[in-house]
Amino acid sequence: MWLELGKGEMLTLYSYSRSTTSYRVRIALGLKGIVYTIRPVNLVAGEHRKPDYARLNPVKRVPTLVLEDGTVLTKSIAILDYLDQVVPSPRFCQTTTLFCARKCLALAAFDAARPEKQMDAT
Ligand SMILES: N[C@@H](CCC(=O)N[C@@H](CS)C(=O)NCC(=O)O)C(=O)O
Repeated sequence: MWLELGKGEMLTLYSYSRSTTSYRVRIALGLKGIVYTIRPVNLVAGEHRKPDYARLNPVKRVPTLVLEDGTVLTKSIAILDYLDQVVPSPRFCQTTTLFCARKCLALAAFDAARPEKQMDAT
């Protein structure tokens, strides 16, 4: 069943303006025409390390998408996958079995390769 996003199903996106992964999700939400509330998290000021945000996203990174029922989604590609399921057009993620497996591997490799303190906010 598809959610009627933008029609009463309010989403909240925790995002930093200069974060590449955040704007990946903002672009996706915009292209799909999904209405959402934005909650800025200033990475330069260290807001992502504050207890309130760390409770929401224990890896202390943006973006984080909170669904209306309180479900918390992290990792931009996982969020795009979710958005594709609830609002299929325009579709961003391929759905072949092999592609899905490769996507999981690529995401794991990306996370493993990044130094803990590095910030890709370019
Ligand atoms: N795999 C994650 C990576 C998220 C990520 O690394 N976000 C960066 C900003 S682009 C961040 O929050 N960095 C803060 C830090 O590393 O302290 C995703 O795709 O969402």
